[in-house]
Amino acid sequence: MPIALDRRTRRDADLRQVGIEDFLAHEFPDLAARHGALVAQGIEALDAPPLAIEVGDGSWTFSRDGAKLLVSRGIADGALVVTLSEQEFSDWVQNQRSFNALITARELRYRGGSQRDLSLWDSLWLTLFEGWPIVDDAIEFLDRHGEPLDFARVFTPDDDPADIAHFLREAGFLHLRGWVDPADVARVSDDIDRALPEYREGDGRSWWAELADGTRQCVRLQEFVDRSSTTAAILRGTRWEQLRHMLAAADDLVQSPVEGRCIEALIKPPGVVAGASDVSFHRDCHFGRHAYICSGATVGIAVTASSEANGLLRVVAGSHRVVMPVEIAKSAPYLPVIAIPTEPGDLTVHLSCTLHESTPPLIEERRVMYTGFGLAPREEQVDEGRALLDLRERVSDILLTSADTPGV
Ligand SMILES: O=C(O)CCC(=O)C(=O)O
Ligand SMILES: [Fe+2]
Repeated sequence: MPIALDRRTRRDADLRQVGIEDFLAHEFPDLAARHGALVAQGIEALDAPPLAIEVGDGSWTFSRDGAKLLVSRGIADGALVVTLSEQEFSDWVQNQRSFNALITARELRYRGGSQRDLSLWDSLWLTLFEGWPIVDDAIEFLDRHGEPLDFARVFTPDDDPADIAHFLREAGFLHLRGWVDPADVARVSDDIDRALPEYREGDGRSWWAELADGTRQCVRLQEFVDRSSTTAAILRGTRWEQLRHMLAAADDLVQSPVEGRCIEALIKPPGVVAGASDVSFHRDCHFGRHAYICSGATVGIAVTASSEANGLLRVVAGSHRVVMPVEIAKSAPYLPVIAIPTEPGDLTVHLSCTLHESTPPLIEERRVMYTGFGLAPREEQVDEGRALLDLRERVSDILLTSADTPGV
């Protein structure tokens, strides 16, 4: 059975202030009983140091003892030590903010370890909460008939929707062709040119990057749908509705209203020296909130071609099933890294828990739009389809406050 899209285990309505003593007394024993062995396996496989958490005057260390995860008072030798305020602890322990979100916001206080160790513990903590394993030596990628998946497969509307939905759940991504007319994306590209003069650095709805010659260029246009009737028509079309239905399969995916920030247009110039234009490996849920929102399906619409030679989207197959740490994806991935070269009008789909990155264009500018479908809300206060967009917007908010932080 492939993994279901709906992996939510927490609700916003249950959020509260959680202190460390409270967590250790009431939640940790059960989590450690259920998932401690998986955490211990991950610690051993990746040679992670113990994690010590300091809150106020107290400190506690999480470490492996054989196949168990234990917690003890004090700071163990060789531990990565993270100091959290009560509020930071409460957010972290409810999967609202990860260490990486705190690092990117330049708020994380730590010692005795490296960014790699922090990244390992961001994943190990998800293992503890969700039972999402860090390693799985027996992982297989099979189609509906038990044959090995062809990661290079490009699906068209003539393919069996059940095969497509299965591939997404098994591999964590898709490459689709034939859902958007290449002539339409040529018009979208003109709309991007026309819209650009309406964006200013610091306007809160665009991202900017610095080029080698010192000039600043707009690299991401939010609120783009209001400036592109062709884009709006794509998102309101029957093909798009078929796409939503096909990706959802047995799950319930919704589209947010075609307005405001439902889609963003990205311009990727070659020669960026600073700023978030091309993003290194990350999960869209990497800053937190996986347990509240995942998995949504993020859809990229190729406006120009993308290629190995000129930059493209790369995904880590199966990284929604195995919570391989981000820093490991960057340095020594142990799952297949798949490049998705696209033609104009092609779609890429990745789950919000799938590791992905964009490699920088080398020869010519690349353009792509990102939108997506979120899980149908379970709570009245959440707008239809907003959840996935909110997740993506968190990335944007944090990046805008630390504009040239690498490694997001
Ligand atoms: O630049 C890309 O193609 C990917 C962008 C991305 O992953 C994101 O905005 O979350
Ligand atoms: Fe992303």
